[in-house]
Amino acid sequence: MTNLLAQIGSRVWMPDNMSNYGSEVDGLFYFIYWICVLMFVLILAWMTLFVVRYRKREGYQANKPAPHHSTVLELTWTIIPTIVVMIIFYFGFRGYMDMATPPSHAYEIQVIAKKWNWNFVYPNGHVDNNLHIPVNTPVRLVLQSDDVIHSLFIPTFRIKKDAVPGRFTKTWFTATSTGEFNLFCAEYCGQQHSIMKSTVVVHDAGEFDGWLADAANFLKKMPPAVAGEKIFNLRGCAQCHTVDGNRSTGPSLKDVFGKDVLLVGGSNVKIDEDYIRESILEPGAKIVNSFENVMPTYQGQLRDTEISALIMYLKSISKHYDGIIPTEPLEKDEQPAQTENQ
Ligand code: HEC
Ligand SMILES: [Cu+2]
Repeated sequence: MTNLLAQIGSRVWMPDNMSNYGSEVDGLFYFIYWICVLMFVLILAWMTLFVVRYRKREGYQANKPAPHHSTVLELTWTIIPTIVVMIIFYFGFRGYMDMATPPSHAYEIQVIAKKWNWNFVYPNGHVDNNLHIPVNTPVRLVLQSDDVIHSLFIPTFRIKKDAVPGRFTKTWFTATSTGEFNLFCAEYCGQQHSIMKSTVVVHDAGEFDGWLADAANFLKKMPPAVAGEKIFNLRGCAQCHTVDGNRSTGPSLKDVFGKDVLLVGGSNVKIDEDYIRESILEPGAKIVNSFENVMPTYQGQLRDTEISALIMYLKSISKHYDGIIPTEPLEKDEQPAQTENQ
């Protein structure tokens, strides 16, 4: 019954469901929804009827005293709503408990929310700004926030969970279909809240491990400047810095390496490796003139090789740098590369 109502409604209100929660969440939502529709129509119809029927008419004398109590009526409008509310409570509580207790074998991904970017940290240490998951596998998300309250919202999976600074919040789900879906921040978190979105990529079960191994290995495969560009996009730098010369939340990083920059307070500093490293790890140490101190620190989140790759990338897009840009990957495979040498 609730399923049928859900099907009728879902054409209008919600995207197709792609997770284990769909039928329950939608069923309850549409149950409440149709009750509201029904009540709305009934109340308006009754009201209209009464307004017309009992309007003030010439020469009409109302009964005195008017009836003011009906036990039957009062019991009816107490008992029926109580039953309805208990049904809502039962299904709501059951769904809530389901969502709060992940199966023990769930695949765990750490989620770090920061203005205005999502970082998903996989068990092997890889960090991505899209959420990649295997299909038909329970996935558990452990959320934290680096700054303000954000909220992870995946409409097609019917899940929404706040990321709160200073504590961990958890949620879990099973994606039931492969494909790419939207992920939003559903908590107003400042100036660029509306661009704090990303994509959920649901892989075939067999394909996921391969994707993860490849994704984690890019520093070993790509020339440093290319890897740096990838990190720049993956880790949210691009959310605040353009590379086309236009100012955004932060200064454009095109043609800055090797240049002098004016800081708040009036001093000048040359943009070199150390300055960039410091900008990434301690963004508050030197503030660029006419900008706010809003860049989050990447202390403990970017490895040295990743910072080197970022520096290499910034060199590669600067006309003030005319040194060599290496083409060999920064990291080497630990195992002797037998197959590749033959
Ligand atoms: C939330 C927005 C935001 C994010 C995300 C961000 N930055 Fe920044 N960044 C700024 C702002 C604003 C400034 C200027 C104020 C300051 O110096 O802290 C800045 C300054 C810089 C500077 C100094 C630029 C100059 O012209 O002197 C560098 C280099 C830099 N960021 C690199 C990065 C890198 C690399 C990343 C990603 C790992 C990143 N930023 C992520 C906002 C951001
Ligand atoms: Cu947010």
